[in-house]
Amino acid sequence: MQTQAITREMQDWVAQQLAAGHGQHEVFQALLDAGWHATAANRALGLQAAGEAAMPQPAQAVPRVRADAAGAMVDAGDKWVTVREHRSAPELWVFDNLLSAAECEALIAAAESRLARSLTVDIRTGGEELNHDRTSHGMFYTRGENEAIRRIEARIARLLNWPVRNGEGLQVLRYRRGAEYKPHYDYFDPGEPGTAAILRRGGQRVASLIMYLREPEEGGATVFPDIGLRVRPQQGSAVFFSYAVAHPTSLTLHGGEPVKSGEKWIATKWLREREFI
Ligand code: PD2
Ligand code: ZN
Repeated sequence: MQTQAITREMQDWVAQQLAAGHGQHEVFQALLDAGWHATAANRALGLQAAGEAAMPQPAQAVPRVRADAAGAMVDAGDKWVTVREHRSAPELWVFDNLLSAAECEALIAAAESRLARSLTVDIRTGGEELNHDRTSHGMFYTRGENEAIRRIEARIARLLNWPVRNGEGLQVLRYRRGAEYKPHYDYFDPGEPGTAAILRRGGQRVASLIMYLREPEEGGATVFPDIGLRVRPQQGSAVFFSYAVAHPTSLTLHGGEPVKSGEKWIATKWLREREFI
């Protein structure tokens, strides 16, 4: 990567923005939008580049949604997707009609026989563990596993302007009555000993897209306690949020409320900084 020189003008501009009360992440994103590399933007903000000592954490480049002028629709390549809601802190979008009903049912049908009690990555060791905060059953599709998955992954890549190769395989989860996912962050905690091993494969998670494949009759909302947001699951809809810094200041704490009746099915796409092999 070419090194970009930090100019006096840029430093003055950064100082003015911070003095005016704009947050580091907001200024970082504005620098990226203006064409600066993440490394230069981090340096201008006095944050270390990735690979250097880890405090304070560098901000990462993240997937970005580009809506139409009215902010109502987003071009996802093979279709236009409707914006139900947009928040800026954290950067969060709720989309309707991302997946068709037939696509949702096909993802469920092919996942059903492969479900197992959900595990999560154990950040102490880098392995997997049974998680009592997560009482769903799940499975992972391999990236590009079949034609339908390839089409959906290409649509997501276009929607979020992030390469298919930086995505983990789609995870499908089924929540039956009483099942829930207690509030958590999707990034890997940089302070945990197992994280370094996990990050060797594609770097940090920088964004999540939770797609609703089947809505429960009651309960099962996705909640964001820090911002007082509750997203109602609706077949074909999705919630997307990004986190430039793997830290609670990202405001991306989120959970899945218990399903009260019926079943909730979701598919989650987690996006990494780099190619996830
Ligand atoms: O199912 C949900 O609402 C939910 C909540 C929190 C899913 C996830 N996290 C996830 O897949 O990371
Ligand atoms: Zn989550």
